[in-house]
Amino acid sequence: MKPLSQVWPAEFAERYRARGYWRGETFPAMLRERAVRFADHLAVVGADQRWTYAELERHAERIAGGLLALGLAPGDRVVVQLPNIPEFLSVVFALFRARMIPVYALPAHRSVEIVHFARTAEARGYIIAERHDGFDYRPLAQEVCREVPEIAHVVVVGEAGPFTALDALPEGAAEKLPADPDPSEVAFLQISGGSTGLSKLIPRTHDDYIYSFRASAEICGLTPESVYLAALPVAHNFPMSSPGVFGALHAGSKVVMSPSPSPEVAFELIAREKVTITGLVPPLALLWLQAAGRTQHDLSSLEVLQVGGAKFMPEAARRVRPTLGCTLQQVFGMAEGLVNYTRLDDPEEIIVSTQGRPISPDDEVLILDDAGDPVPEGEPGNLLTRGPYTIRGYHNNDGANARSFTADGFYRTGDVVLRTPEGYLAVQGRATDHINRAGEKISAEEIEDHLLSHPGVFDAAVVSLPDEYLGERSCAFVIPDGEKPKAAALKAWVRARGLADFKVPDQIVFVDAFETTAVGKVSRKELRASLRRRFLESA
Ligand code: J2J
Repeated sequence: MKPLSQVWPAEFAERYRARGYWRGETFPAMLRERAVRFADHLAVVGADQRWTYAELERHAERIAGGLLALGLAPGDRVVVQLPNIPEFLSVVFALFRARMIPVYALPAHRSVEIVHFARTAEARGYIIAERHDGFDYRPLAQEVCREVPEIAHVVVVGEAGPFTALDALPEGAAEKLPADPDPSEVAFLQISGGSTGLSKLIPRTHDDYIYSFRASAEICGLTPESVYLAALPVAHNFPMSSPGVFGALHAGSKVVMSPSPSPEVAFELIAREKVTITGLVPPLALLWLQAAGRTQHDLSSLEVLQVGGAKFMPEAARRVRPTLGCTLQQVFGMAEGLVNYTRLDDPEEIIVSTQGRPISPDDEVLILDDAGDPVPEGEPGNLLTRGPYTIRGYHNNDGANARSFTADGFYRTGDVVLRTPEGYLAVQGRATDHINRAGEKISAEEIEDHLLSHPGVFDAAVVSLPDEYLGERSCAFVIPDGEKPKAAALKAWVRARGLADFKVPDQIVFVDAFETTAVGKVSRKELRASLRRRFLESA
């Protein structure tokens, strides 16, 4: 099995420890300590569960013992595909306790993605919910196990079918549980937005990740009285750690798991649980602003609405305070590390017009032109970053590492930003070619490959188009091979390949040929840009 690592050069690691960012905390120790300090305080609320911190720890201990008794071992990688239910937390804390490595998949992922994660991580376990949003995950698990026979155990929250139910894990012996991990070890694998091809796996350590959400919880003003609503799928880095469910638990707050981010479901939970803070992507924030005007639910407990994952336009941002009566916090982050926040007491103008400033004084930010030289202050350029919670490399992916990191360890974010005189970043666009569809990042290349596998497709180029509701939608320009296939049939084809639904092109435009310049070859990137430009001009 490929060893997991995430290594900062010694001088950096020493500095991050000396400055108090890395404090040697680990996930198992964090929960154990809080189970004592906040024993009877509610930790997590779901549809039918209300677990205190002591109960959450007990569940995690039992599951940890059960997974070991089942035959999984410390060091094993386990794909976790769970929706927003309290078991998400008992399961991942159990994996941390048993020194197994969660690999986070989204509920929307299907066989192509899960097989890719399982293979790349060399997973031996897979944990699913029986169902979510009308989808039965057990046939998916069967398909994944056929393709990846190394998966020895599938555990199901709910009715297990041919697998093992979480509630029916064998009894484990407490003394078999391993000692706590070293804080510099990799705690889990997060998935990247996948700007080129398939998602990459992001190894995060106890030290670096706990620093990022501990500092985030402080920036977001979380206390044991706070109530955090997990509205977006918690496998996403944003609701997981900015400050997310982990930041909330670190602060002793109450986490409320919302099965859906829709206003109908979330507003009722806000009123019932007196939610004080939650995070959304821009399209959902727009929906909430619309729905807030006519809701019967009391939303007055809400103090902070975080918006991030994609650009939130200033016109919409300005409406948050008057409409919801709470503070907007813009969040510009990435699963690879760097997270920026507007601060709660910033002037309104900064809050509505920037995407915040970094968490850490030791987040190094470079804004460079295409030649790699710093741009003049205040001008847009490519954002590169390095710091105490930004990775130095992906798991087992030399090609991506060579592209995405400089020799001195800076991560090339692919984002184009400018820095204001106050030191805040404003996102201007991006240099990479993915589609940011309501915060879900889709690789153009990945979808083009699936389209090309259709016998009626000669060539395909996938681009992002501006969309009133989604921010961006995906559009595939397709040159047919022979008789033109139906757009609906092409969409069905992509879906049937076993991909997350959000990756199916929103729109398909058939063209006779792709323009090539007089010089001959154009890069895929230039081709996509020119198709987008011509389409928008003709619209
Ligand atoms: C514009 N683009 C943004 C923003 C992210 C907190 C918040 C978000 C993420 C996330 C995250 C943006 N305005 N406010 O992990 O901890 C785009 C950028 C960025 C990419 C990262 C977190 N906030 N983006 O969205 O790994 O292009 O993380 O590089 O999913 O989303 O995507 P992801």
